[in-house]
Amino acid sequence: PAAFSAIFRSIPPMKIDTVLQALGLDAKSLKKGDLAIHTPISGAEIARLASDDSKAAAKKIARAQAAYLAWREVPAPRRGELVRLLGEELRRHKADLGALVSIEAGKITTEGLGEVQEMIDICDFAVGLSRQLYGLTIASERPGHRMAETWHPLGVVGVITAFNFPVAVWSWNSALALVCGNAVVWKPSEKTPLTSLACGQILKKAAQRFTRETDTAVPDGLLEILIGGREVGETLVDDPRVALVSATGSTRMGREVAPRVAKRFGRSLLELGGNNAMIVCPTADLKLAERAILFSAVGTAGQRCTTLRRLFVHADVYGKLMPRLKKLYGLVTIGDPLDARTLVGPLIDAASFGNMQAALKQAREEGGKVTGGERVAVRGKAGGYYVKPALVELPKQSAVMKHETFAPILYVVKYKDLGDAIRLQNDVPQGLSSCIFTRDVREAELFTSDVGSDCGIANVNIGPSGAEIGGAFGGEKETGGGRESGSDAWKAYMRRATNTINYSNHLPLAQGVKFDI
Ligand code: UN1
Repeated sequence: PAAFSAIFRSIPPMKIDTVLQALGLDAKSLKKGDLAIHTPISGAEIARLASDDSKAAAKKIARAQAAYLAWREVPAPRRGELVRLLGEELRRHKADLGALVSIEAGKITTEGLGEVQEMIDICDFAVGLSRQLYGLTIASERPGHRMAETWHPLGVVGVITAFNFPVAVWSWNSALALVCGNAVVWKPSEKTPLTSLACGQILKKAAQRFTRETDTAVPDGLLEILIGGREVGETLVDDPRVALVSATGSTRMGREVAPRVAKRFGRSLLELGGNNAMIVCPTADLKLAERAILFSAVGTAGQRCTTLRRLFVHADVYGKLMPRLKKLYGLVTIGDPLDARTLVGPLIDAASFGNMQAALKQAREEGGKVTGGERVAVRGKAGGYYVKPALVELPKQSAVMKHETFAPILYVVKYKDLGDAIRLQNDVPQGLSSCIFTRDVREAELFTSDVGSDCGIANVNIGPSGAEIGGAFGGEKETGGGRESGSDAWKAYMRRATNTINYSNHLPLAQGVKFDI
């Protein structure tokens, strides 16, 4: 129909089926089931899947547990070889997987591809890591003794991911978990399960090649995918065989997951809400700041956990920055994420749009001056929720600013004293990402010091989003405290043993204790 001509300009007819097929999925078999998958691009249903019930989920967890017992016997550098091949398959399927991310999550093409690049990067990182799962050696106080730390696989790692990074967050967890000798049970968002099935197929290809080339079997069940909502999520969280639950999503979800996992003395790694801020100082390079604000506040339609949500601008540069920012906001192209000219794609669904409008209403009630925020009609995509990114100027940091609304709303507050700005930036329940724009080394150092930003990520002259995989990723307070991805985040996926080895002919006791008959 004519209404769809616009979408067909960029997604040719059958594009979805072709993409699925290229990723090893049979579109025809994805048409039956209770779980309907919609593309946020037009709101149209694109697939139906059958949800797992808790019995099916428990079976998958059992399979993963058996896979772990076999996989931990494979030497870590060889486990790294599987992840190396996963990286190769991801390179091969980058365009198709990126397109599927765009179709299922609504990301613009370059961000869909960027997400797959993030997967490739973490695979490379994990391959190197597979030869570097180092423990310390420690001086013993006793003669003829040696102390050492050894790191061992943990077991089954449960991975819960959100719609907004439907594949990268899985890969941060899985690339590390696999080289560390674990099996993975993945519960993707019920809004984006197709991309997870595609990842399952890609890993399968890597596993087949691994077996062919190394003569080492990859145990069945090394990756299990749970399709469904709350019920399967709860099964995963409560199962004592799941040694670690790594959950990415809302603080509300984390508040439910953490105590349940703790109740059975499991481990959890939480990457929850962010409420990220930027401080723009008088000496800031405003051109850089504008570019950073635009990408981090407007990019991904404001649906990153690292999205810039609060902007504190020094009074000396406020009058200069704000008109420029408004002009840039006016130039942002909104529409079909598969069109190369688009910068802002759709929100994930109607509920998300509703939350955005509610936040803007509250902001107005709290004295905010709102520019933008309204729904934008995109031809041929009446069921898609496209919005103009909103700028909200507020006289002070008010209640609405303390919540994470997963939409492109940027709250702006003027400041005079850097100490006050840092206090305001820290005065929210979340603590994921933050940044300062300044050319004053004292301000930059203060911001990154013990008394500066209280977030897991504190940047200088870089926006709060779009982190590289090499650093540890995560945040404090209601963000949950977990660290994923680079640095030594791998340690969360292993258990540590302390070994004291006595190579003497005596048995001296520590702390000088005497116990002789
Ligand atoms: C997320 O939104 O859950 O730093 C993750 C970033 C990305 C990851 C975001 N590398 O924005």
